[in-house]
Amino acid sequence: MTIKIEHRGEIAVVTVDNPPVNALSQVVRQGLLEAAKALDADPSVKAIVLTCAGRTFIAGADVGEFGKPPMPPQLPDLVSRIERAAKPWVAAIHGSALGGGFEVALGCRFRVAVPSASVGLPEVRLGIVPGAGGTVRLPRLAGVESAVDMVTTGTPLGARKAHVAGLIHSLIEDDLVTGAVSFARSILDRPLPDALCDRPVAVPPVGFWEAAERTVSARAKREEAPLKALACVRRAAETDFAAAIAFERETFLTLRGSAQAAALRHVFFAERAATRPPELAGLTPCMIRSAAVIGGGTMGAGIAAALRDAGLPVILVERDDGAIERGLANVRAIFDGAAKRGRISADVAAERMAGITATTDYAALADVDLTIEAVFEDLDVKRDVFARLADNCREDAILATNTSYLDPARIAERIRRPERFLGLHFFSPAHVMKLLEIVPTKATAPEVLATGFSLARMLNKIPVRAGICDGFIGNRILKITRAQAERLLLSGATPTAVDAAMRAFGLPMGPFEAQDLGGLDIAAFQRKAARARGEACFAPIADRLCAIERYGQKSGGGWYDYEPGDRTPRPSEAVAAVIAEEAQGSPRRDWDEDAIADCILWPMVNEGARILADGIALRPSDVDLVKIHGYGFPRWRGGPMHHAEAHGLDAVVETLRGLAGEGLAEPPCDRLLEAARRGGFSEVRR
Ligand code: T1G
Ligand code: NAD
Repeated sequence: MTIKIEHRGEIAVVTVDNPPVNALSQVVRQGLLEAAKALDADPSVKAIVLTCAGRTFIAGADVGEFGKPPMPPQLPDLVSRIERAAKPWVAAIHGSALGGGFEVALGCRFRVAVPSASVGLPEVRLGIVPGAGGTVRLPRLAGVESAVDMVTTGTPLGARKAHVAGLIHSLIEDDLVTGAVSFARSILDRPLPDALCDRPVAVPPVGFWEAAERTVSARAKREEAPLKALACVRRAAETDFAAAIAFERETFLTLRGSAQAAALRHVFFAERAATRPPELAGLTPCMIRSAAVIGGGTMGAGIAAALRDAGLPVILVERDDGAIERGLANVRAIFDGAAKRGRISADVAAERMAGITATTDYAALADVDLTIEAVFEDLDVKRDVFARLADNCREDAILATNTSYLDPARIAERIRRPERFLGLHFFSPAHVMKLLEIVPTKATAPEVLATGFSLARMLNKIPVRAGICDGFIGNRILKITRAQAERLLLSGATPTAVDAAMRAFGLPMGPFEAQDLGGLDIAAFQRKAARARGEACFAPIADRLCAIERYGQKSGGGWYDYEPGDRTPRPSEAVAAVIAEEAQGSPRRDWDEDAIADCILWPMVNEGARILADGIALRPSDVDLVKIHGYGFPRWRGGPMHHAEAHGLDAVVETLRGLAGEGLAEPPCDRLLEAARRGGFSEVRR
């Protein structure tokens, strides 16, 4: 039974029960509409409490229904029916009242909530705008400023803040339904506040909309929905209720069918699928109550901070006392920075730091549940560390490496019980970047792999399982991206043009700016190791730049020149000269932005297809998540594999064949050709 009605004297309690998150499926909408009609007709009922079973209030419209033709009753009609009901409805909120769920609550005359609840209109994160009155009723309740902030960012508000803001009438500290029923009784003898549809919108100060447009547009970059949401709130402030509702609905329906909305829905479900891969179903992860990090450099410090943010006590191990000081300073800088930016308070920063103990003594790790190694990217150094860990850690403790390019199986070759070992590949800065590549070896025990995924949930990371190859999923594709960027330079493009094209495509920065930020020496180090293994690496210009110690911002110049203390990339004559020399004899052509983007993106997709064929990634959506959460690929494009499918795989294949014909890319691989034939990567069975 999706909708249950129970009577507590003159108060009817309507409970929605549609696991997992009480989404407003057609059945739920129909059930609520019938309940509203029945209760209005029931003379014994004086007020209605709307609540939900399970872990949350209604978390929105059923996103799974978006691709299908809309079925009646439409949500706006249901919300209006509740708003116009003869008896007052009280929404009793726990968990997350989001999107359509919060819109239903705004249709109720009153809202009460437990303090741990949250309310919000996150639709812009799905590339749409609220479609059931959220942008019209919210400004009538909270004013245009809060409404603009909530609908253009999609960020939910905690119940306590929502209470202060007047969105929630009362906080229920004890049993929610009991509290809501007594609240409902308490309002029966009071004059009812006007329904939101009958209230005016307070006029904002002069210049408010222009300023809001600048702020939202700067934050949204190429995402369409936030500015559309702003336009809906403005329409609500400048026209009557009915006109504003119609405008919002039209905007919602247009955006729902948009490419950006399809891409953001793809990412929404991919992220949820990633945290619970079917191959781990039924496995119980090991408990992680304490952790250690070996190496307090760039990555070790970030990983230690992420573990502390999740509440775990951390032991930081370094080579010597000097390195310990540097390691602790690196971690302290992270927490102090977060306090300076107001993300955490100074007290929390101090408490986080207090939870880190540093030592050079591996014996201190005798009772640690999980140890993550982040020392130099050198096989012998790492093997030595794991030999000492195997000697000092509990037999059932989990051991992990953060290596970027080395083979985790070779790192763990000599340790006892290799089944407790796996790769946990964080991305820099590790306390910020959401991606965690989880790299099991053949020996890794299933429950140890499952623990990697549960750790990701603890750290609020997006886990993606990756097989073992040079660079796993992300860095393997990055190598192709960089090679393609160099091929563009050798055939007439400039670093500035390539970076501008990729920024125009939606990346936060182009491939050359990104290398200058991270340092050209890291990839050079990796190429040296790969060449020593007999692998070919195409980076003729980067090799020349490293040979003249142009490592990027850290050396005052890389692909670009930099003024001291200034991170602005400036075109470099020295680099142009190197490019000209390397390009001698290569055919040149004119490159517009789209052609540059194609020359980088489609080879990226081709490599993604190879990665799927090699079983290094299990799902095309995993490749998308890696690029979005590890390499800044625009979320609103859905990731490279989704983007290619949306673009049309036949066109991708044709462009790749053209580029290959000019020696500017590898020809399309079999997996891509098969996906084009079958109409999608997911259609191709392994
Ligand atoms: N529709 C369908 N399925 C949903 C869903 C939704 N709205 N929300 C979650 N799920 C599924 C999810 O795929 C997963 O499934 C399971 O529930 C648990 O989710 C008109 C049109 C509520 C905070 O954007 O933010 O309303 O993988 O792993 O971490 O204006 O889910 O188990 O098969 O995320 O506890 C607006 C989206 C919709 C909220 C819970 N609402 N959901 O987080 O669990 S648009 C949203 C969330 C809208 C109206 C418009 C989170 C959550 P499976 P989970 P969680
Ligand atoms: P780093 O040079 O900044 O830090 C390495 C730290 O390890 C140093 O502080 C050093 O003192 C310490 N160390 C070395 N040998 C040690 C030992 N035997 N015992 C204890 N500590 C020891 O390097 P990093 O950039 O943090 O990289 C660390 C690892 O993470 C490497 O494997 C790298 O490939 C990987 N990684 C790096 C990045 C990145 O962007 N920097 C991203 C992902 C993964």
